[in-house]
Amino acid sequence: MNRRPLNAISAADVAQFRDDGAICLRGMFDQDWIDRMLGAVDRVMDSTHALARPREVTRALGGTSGRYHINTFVWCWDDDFRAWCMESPCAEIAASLMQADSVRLFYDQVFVKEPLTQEMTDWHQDLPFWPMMGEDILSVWVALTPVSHENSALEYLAGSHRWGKFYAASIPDKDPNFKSTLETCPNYSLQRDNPDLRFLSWQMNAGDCIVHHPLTLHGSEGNFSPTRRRAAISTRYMGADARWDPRPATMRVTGDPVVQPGAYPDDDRCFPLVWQRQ
Ligand SMILES: O=C(O)CCC(=O)C(=O)O
Repeated sequence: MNRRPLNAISAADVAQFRDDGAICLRGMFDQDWIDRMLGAVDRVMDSTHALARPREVTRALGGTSGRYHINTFVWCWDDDFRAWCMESPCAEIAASLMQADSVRLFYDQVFVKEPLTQEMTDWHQDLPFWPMMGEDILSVWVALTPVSHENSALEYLAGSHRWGKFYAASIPDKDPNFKSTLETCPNYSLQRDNPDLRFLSWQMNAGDCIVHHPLTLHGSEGNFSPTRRRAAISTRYMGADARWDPRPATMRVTGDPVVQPGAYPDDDRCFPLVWQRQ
């Protein structure tokens, strides 16, 4: 299993990430990682571990086919996910794009859409949902299966992390605990003809990844393929300017970190240091 990214990240990649708020990096993870994590995903999807935090979106929304499964903070109880967060190239990829000297893990999240899953991931930003603030936070969304428009490729709005928008959190299973008075995020899929919007989306192979800023608008349609599942792990990392901000209607962090509001999240138990510049 490769510890370092299989391909170099260039200055042009860093600039593109800064400008667009999302970038697709090809072929960064070897097949051993993909096989290991596909096995781990299958195992955790039906786990009844006390720390498992499954969201069964299809069931919650009354869907009748497929399965949209989400699980978070899996690294806290599964050794393969722990290795993924700590030892895979994810942390170095995050460091390169944030140009950080050190990187802490925020959390990991599994997204599986089985064939014929109708449920979309509504357009959203990540930060409104998180008890965190700052510019140096990002997600590394790694495809564990091939991904195409048919089986729920992610879509992004280029540059939307700089629009000054902070929309209400949107949870795929419509969990009422995240209701807020913030502006509701529109369904940007209905604005494809708007010449002011630049949509980004990529066909991906297993081992490719997308890295996105926490304010970049993104979402995905359902998986309309009758045969091809779409499985991915999105791992979130933080650099120097991340600040703990436990606002109302934000996600609980497994382990309940001890950090002063407004402080850098240096609780090693919940937010381990996973990468440091040599
Ligand atoms: O995989 C998806 O459909 C959603 C992923 C996502 O929203 C994220 O990684 O922040």
